[in-house]
Amino acid sequence: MIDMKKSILENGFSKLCTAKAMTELYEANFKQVSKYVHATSRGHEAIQIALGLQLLPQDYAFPYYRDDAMLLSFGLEPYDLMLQLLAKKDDPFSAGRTYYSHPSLKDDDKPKIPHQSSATGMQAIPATGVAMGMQYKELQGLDDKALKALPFVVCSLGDASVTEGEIAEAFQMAALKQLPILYLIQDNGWDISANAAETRAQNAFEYAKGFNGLEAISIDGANFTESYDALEQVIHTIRKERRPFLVHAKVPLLNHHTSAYVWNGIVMI
Ligand SMILES: Cc1ncc(C[n+]2csc(CCOP(=O)(O)OP(=O)(O)O)c2C)c(N)n1
Ligand SMILES: [Mg+2]
Repeated sequence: MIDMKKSILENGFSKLCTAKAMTELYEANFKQVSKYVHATSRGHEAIQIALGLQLLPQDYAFPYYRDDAMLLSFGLEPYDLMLQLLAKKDDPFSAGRTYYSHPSLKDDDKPKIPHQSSATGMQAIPATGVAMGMQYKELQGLDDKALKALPFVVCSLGDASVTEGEIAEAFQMAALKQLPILYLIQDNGWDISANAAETRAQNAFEYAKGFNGLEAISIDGANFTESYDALEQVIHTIRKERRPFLVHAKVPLLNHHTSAYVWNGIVMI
């Protein structure tokens, strides 16, 4: 995309380099860093940042454990994230009580992040519920009329979590009720150490076709400009037309699944 604003490209690239550098720092200091367990966004940075840069404070975000680059793009600093990584009491999310990249936040200037479970995929139903709440407020005339753009919800998921029953329930209701939600599926082809062929009959883009009213697209999530442009279009449509979308982003996993899968410096998948 030639005419994408230079400032967006510079900002995106800077966040991408920061996320990569954080991963490298964590892995180089593995024993000191991994107090509980950590996952990193390596390979997923472009799609996460392309999305995060386009959210507004009135939006709700449900990131998952691999979304540390997305958190950077919301305006969180590496220092903030490292406080959680090292289980420090000044961690802005949970005072060190939950492990890395399990955020919860109600800062005025950032998207709102409700606390969520460590059981993977469990954010889908609460996220869909928030979108239903948004719709209810609008129908009742209780929404904030001063806002320049209507809010929406982002529910971020890994490809394997989409095989869970919870996700089917969430998609069903979003499609049926036409809720303002974006399901972002980061498809790295892995479910810890089981691959896509071993765990599913179709990818999330194909699966979405079974839910009438849930529009889906499939993109290269490692390509920042393609991701940013596609998401810009999708987000614009959700804010205006108040209906659900699924964005299936293909990405490589360039680091371990989580630090729990590293033994004596060897990645176990
Ligand atoms: C309900 C539940 N089942 C299993 C697990 C163990 N688990 C943690 S992450 C994961 C794989 C998820 O893969 P995916 O959703 O594709 O995300 P990725 O890590 O590949 O980005 C599994 C099975 C869990 N945390 N919760
Ligand atoms: Mg995966």
